[in-house]
Amino acid sequence: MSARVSRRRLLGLGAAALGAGAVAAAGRPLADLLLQPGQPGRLLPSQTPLPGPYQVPLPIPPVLRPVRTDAVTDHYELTQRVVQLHILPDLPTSVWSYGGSFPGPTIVSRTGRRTVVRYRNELPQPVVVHLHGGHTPADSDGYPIDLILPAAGSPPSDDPMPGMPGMAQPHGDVARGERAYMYPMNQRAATLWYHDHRMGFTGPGVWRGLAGFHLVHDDEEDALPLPRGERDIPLMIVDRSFAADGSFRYPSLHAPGVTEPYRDGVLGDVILVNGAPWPTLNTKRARYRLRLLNASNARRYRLALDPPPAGGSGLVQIGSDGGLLTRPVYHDELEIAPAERFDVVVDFARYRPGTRVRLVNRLGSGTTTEVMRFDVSPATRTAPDDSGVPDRLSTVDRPDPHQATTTRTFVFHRDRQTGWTINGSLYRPGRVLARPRLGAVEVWRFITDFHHPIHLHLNHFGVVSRNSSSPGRYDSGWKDTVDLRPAEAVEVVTRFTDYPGTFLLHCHNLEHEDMAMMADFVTG
Ligand SMILES: [Cu+2]
Repeated sequence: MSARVSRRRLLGLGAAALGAGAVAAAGRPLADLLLQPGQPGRLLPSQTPLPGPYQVPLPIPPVLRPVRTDAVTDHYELTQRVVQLHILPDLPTSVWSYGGSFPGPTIVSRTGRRTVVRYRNELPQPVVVHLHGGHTPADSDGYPIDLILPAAGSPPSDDPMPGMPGMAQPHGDVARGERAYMYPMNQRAATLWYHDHRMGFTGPGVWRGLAGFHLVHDDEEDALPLPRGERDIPLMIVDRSFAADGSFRYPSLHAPGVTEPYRDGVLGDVILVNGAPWPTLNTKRARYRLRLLNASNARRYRLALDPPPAGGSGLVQIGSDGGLLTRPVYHDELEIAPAERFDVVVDFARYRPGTRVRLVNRLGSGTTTEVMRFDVSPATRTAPDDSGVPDRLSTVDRPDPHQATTTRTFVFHRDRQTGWTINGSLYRPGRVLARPRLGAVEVWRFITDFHHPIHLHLNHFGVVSRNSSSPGRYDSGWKDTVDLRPAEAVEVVTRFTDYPGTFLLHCHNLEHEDMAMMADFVTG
């Protein structure tokens, strides 16, 4: 197969994949894929000595306190600013932070209570904030040219849209200094996250630190005996590389995207969990709920516990991107693509006292095979633990795909001349690829040439099929991001609800996203 595949050819190939369940490496020499098995991208080596693994404790991001609350709304404020953090033992790292920490502070919402977050931008560049997984009106969803320009007194940016002359106007709703985002939170309990979404520069923004958790709780989840409190732990997993001066290294251009060798995706050689390199957590011999988030730009992980507990199935999945599953799913390994969340319960009482349990990455090599370590208490008695994982967790009443009024096909394809495209188009604000009607059930079919974690704004979806066969083992529950490997075809079903306006469908490999693998859809 030639290195370049025409769109027509690709559509035909996608149809074949749908028909026969065939999986082949479209558009890329097979050798390329073999060089980076399971990985979209190229390793960017650090230029400073790296710390060894398992030398620092796992940090837990602080929970943000509201500045005020009223009968229906919790109000928060967060300032984005540059801080020096100690990630490496000897050198400080300059971080673009939400509120001075990386990850940013965790925002905690209650279903049905409105959350308003006022962001102030004291960074040297414009920003945009997106609540990933939020069911959010268009004007608060973080449309990529709805910029918050740096506040007065902050170092000015010479051009709000470098490399994209005239792009921010007239389409964008541009604010200076501050902007309030309103989240109705008419959605179920789930692990969401917020991050930068600036047109053309999301990759460097998130890489420098612009990401945090946003958890939603509800009565249904509260009624379950799941581990809670200090045994309910969010884990933000990212890969990063460091320059000789301790700063985050990234192959930026002065325009959207990255230098040529990294166009498939930027991979780092240091794994950070909650901002710390290969940390450790002392655990009781009890159940823990671990909210796994892959906030990496491009890296995929296959996570496993090493050693596994006797009898296996140590990772008990209770939730996905959009909250609780119907019933638990038992895993030995979890494949997690950028932006995906897996909510799992691990019972450390299944281990002997004092066991050191590594969370490893079976898609990694060298330093990226290790993620973090759980040091199980040496106490011979198990800890008091009244938590459990019920066989029935929740109801996932996703729409019947047979009731879909419309089926749309989106082909995700690299055009070697221009960039990363959807249905042959590079992203341009205002170019609309779909106009779903609010309330209607639609089936959307995604077809890929390469690894693409595909993310839909506004509504969660259910995976209906993968290569014309059943959904995969990691496709359970409500999703907002689905991992497609090269030359796969996935069908998802959703019902678009509540909010008319312009929303986004895009690849969540942030290098692909910045190089225009994004599309507008308009609900109405
Ligand atoms: Cu992609």
